[in-house]
Amino acid sequence: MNNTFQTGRRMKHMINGGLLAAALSLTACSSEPEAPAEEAGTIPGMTIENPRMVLNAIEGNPAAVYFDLKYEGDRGLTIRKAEVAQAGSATLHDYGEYDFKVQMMEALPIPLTNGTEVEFKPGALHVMAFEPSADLKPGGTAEVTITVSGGGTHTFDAEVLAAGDERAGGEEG
Ligand SMILES: [Cu+2]
Repeated sequence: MNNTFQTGRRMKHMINGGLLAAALSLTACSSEPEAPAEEAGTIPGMTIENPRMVLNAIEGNPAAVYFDLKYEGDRGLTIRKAEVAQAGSATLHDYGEYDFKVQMMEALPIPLTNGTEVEFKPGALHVMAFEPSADLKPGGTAEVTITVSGGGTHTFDAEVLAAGDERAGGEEG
């Protein structure tokens, strides 16, 4: 999975240039077959399974969001950021070795091409939701939005689980 992420930074320029070219050609050429209409809050080809938010054992401490993402769109994209409606802020986190310790850090941009599957799970990639609202209770839902290169967004609901809930998934170590 790791080598998927290394191309992230390099793709930044390519994607920005590509989008500009795409926008220009749209106005220039109206005989092209129309792309399927993009629904707000949905990225064509992206599916999210098993979305869940695991609260911290200490109320008010950051919560983690996990899910399985599959992308089957034709356009190459990069996940830029994630937001949680019921949290003060959110960051894409991954685990990596830093200062001789394995610890959480901001994730590199995550490139998506047709067929990419990315598992956000305990001990690996996750969305860290800071300052979670006190309204987030086990059994409730959190609204999560992923933003990709070009500004497209994908919004989904994640079930809220208590700290230590076994449905958080992922084996230790
Ligand atoms: Cu984290």
